[in-house]
Amino acid sequence: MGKFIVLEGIEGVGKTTNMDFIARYLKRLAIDYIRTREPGGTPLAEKMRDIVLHAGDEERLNSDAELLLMFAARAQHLAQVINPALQAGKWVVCDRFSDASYAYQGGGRHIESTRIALLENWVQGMLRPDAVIILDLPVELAFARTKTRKNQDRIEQESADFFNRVRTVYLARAKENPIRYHVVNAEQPLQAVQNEIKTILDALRVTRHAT
Ligand code: Z5A
Repeated sequence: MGKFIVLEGIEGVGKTTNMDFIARYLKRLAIDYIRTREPGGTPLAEKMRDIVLHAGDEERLNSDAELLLMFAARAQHLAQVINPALQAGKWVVCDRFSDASYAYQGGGRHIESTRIALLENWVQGMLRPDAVIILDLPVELAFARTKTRKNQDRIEQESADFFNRVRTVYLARAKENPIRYHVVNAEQPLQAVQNEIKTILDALRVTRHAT
């Protein structure tokens, strides 16, 4: 089995920037990997992403429907992309996964975590990421990094309170499982952030697949 690495955090913390770094680093180590994202990662899952992020004003997307779409897209992504890659021994580097559902739909939208756990067990079975790297930044600083962006999607338009709840859930989940979760202070200069990520990846190369 390959290793499954997930990058998480509120918007603007530097996930895309550091996905690029991870890809370059794995390439340099000659590790066979794929890079993917959620919601999305397959043509059908990308259509579900479009519904979730760009559902129009004519009808409010219900929070349960939002959560179920996240897991519908995840089921498709797992079947088509993630599981086959891991089984072929490839590393999978994914921009967000089910921790985002706990953080955004659980923390942000107040859906009970027991419901999310039910879907997680159903859709993923025993599969959990080998490493969840949470890039952590206070909400105001994350907002400052993305303030020049136009055309914000449905979720990006949420309030600072919403993103503070999201951040709190990420940090709580990391505290509950310090072996698989790594909180990286994304306020540091990029070089320091990437040194920490490199250490996490190096440690993963010598550990067995998580159960
Ligand atoms: N979502 C959900 O609700 N439930 C789920 O289950 C899943 C997802 C899976 C997908 O968005 C949305 O779906 C997301 C959660 C929801 N909504 N929100 N919000 P996404 O993941 O595709 O996009 P995003 O979260 O909006 O990410 P982003 O805006 O693309 O941000 P980012 O990738 O984390 O940041 P970046 O673009 O790499 O960096 C932002 C800027 O900061 C950029 O100018 C960088 O050059 C700069 N930067 C980065 N690092 C540093 C450091 N260290 N110092 C200074 N400046 C830096």
